[in-house]
Amino acid sequence: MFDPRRATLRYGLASGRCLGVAWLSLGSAAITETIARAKPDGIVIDLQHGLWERRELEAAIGLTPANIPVIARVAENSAFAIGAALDAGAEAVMVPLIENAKQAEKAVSFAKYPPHGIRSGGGVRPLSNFVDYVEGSDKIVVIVMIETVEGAKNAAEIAAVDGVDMVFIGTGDLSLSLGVFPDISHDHTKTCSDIHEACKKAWTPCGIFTPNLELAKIRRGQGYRMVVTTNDADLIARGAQQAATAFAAPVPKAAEEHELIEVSTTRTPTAPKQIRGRS
Ligand code: 3PY
Ligand code: MG
Repeated sequence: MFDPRRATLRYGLASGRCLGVAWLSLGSAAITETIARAKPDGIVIDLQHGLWERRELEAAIGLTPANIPVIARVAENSAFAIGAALDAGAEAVMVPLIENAKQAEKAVSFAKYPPHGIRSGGGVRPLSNFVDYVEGSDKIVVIVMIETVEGAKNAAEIAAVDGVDMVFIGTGDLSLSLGVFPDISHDHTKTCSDIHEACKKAWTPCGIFTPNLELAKIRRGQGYRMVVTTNDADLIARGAQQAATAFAAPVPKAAEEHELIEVSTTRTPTAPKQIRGRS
């Protein structure tokens, strides 16, 4: 949960390294708590496509220690979506489908209190110490997503907007918008690197969505500043698949016999009887 006295994510971004975040779609506070124990560089809560409800969101953020920033990927670029996520205690918002500087400016204004923006004051967590919260609210991070052809075309002006702390590329939507889905070579690669270059020119860090750890490492090598190392749905699906596959695999005869001997000596009275017979 965001602590207005410490700028965890801002500090991470200023370090210049690539942050590896976990992406959570399943809408579970228990999963969030479990993932937070692994200490990722951040946790993204997907309120656009995930299964999150408001109370579960509040619980999930409350269970995440302040040294792990929570980034809320909000459902849309609106005062309500951005204000509600921040009121719940998120340290950052990630705003989808930004296509020009005007939309990026709006996202920034929805995340900031007057006189810097139009965010409305309130929320259970902020009001518990509102003076501290307002004072520290300049540490809140605004991330805008570029994930359309139009957004890519306007990447330079979007990245240059005052108050945009990071641009994050939504690779899935970008491939749909380019009409190349599911192929992420050629046009897609070029568009991503053009966005990346535009961000570098504006001195704005650029992150990129990655669907797996291997790609996350490659993108880190390419200089992106935030990547997704893991996501909850995939972790559970892969774990379940591995267990099912391993259990269904034929066991070598010798190993099966060895296991049976182990089970029989530890769980049946065979061994003591043999000992008595021998004496
Ligand atoms: C995208 O890839 O389009 C995203 O929004 C990340 O999930
Ligand atoms: Mg998207």
